[in-house]
Amino acid sequence: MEKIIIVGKKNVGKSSLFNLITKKKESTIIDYPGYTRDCISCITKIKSKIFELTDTAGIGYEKTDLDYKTIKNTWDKIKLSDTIILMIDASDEYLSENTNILNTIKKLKKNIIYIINKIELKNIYELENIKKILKINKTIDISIKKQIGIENLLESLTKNTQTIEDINIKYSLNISIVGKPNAGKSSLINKLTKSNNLITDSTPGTTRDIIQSIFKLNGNTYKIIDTPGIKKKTNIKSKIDKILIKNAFNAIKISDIIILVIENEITNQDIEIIKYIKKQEKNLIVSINKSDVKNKSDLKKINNKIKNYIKKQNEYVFISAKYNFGLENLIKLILKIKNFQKIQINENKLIDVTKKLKNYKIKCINIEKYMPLTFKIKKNKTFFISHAEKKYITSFIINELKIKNISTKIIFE
Ligand SMILES: Nc1nc2c(ncn2[C@@H]2O[C@H](COP(=O)(O)OP(=O)(O)OP(=O)(O)O)[C@@H](O)[C@H]2O)c(=O)[nH]1
Ligand SMILES: [Mg+2]
Repeated sequence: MEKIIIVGKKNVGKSSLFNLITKKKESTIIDYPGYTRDCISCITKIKSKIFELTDTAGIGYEKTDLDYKTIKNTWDKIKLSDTIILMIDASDEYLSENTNILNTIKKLKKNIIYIINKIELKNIYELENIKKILKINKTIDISIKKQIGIENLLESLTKNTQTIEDINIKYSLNISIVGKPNAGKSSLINKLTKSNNLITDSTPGTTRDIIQSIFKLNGNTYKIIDTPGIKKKTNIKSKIDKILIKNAFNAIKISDIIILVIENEITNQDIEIIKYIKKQEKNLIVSINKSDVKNKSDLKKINNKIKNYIKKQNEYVFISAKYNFGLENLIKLILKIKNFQKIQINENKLIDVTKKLKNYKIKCINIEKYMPLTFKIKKNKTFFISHAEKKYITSFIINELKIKNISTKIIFE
């Protein structure tokens, strides 16, 4: 599959183009130079041909360590691509700053497409002048805002590519990783996927998008989703903060398993997230990260505290993403949930449980669906079951079927 990567200075419109081509609805286009950090890839269809398209962080004005890490990550991905789209902003006052990027990508000997965006802001002569300054003859001139030249661009992208079959990766489960900023979420995914794909840094708020990676385990393919750290409500101030949080909560909604990464102790914020995950009826695994920097008594304290919040149906593990510690236990928990997909609850056992609950005039217990495991209880309509009795029946069924570690829902009809 041909890999196309969009590169350019900050704020030239790379993410807008990416979202336009991939028809992403959940766009995180922000008029804020340097918003995108991790490269975001998406398998997309352009004129019935399949490509992997990647959006990257803007290049230029690197100041901090994190800026340099971001740029290194971008260049690593550029080297792995087949076609490079270099995007230039027609209104850029410092055009010559593109020369460095231009010279470097030329040396890579890849297919390059030069795009000038925001052309509605300039006239033909000014556009010609841009080409002269940058010493490029052939450009595709577009305006994403005014929808000019897009068809022409799509035509050029697909012209020399052969049609390939649709690629439908079948994911066993979607797993998303959530937690406070700086908890070690991206580090954990890098360890699980045995890559350095995601940018990690001690600056809280490093990850800014939902980033999907592939995680293979025992012959199964999982989609693993990194999310921006969820800040405390009182610290959510800017528009960006709000988008970041929305991204994280969206990831929870589309996942089967949520790994909540906590750092030092379980905070009120973590408890709020746990409640939200439970409300969404998702399987929860709590990973207490950075256990390498905690002493035994710290670990004991956390262990005691966490037991108050993590009830029987959920589980937790102590890990160190940095030193690869405890990950096998985390994987065991994932597999336990995965294997449960296959478990067929014995019909006779359900009949047996129904009989044991005869005092509640239950006619039958049916399995509605497996993810999350949902039972429907049919009872005599005239018979009233109180809230406390429902709670008792629920825990009775869970105990009898030995499904304590699985997220379960019971509907009374
Ligand atoms: N000591 C120690 N440090 C860790 C561990 N896991 C991650 N770190 C460090 O913690 C910092 C944050 O890690 P990230 O993986 O970027 O954290 P994140 O949760 O993705 O952060 P945001 O994207 O900002 O929300 C980095 O400096 C990591 O090297 C760990 O197990 N032990
Ligand atoms: Mg991160």
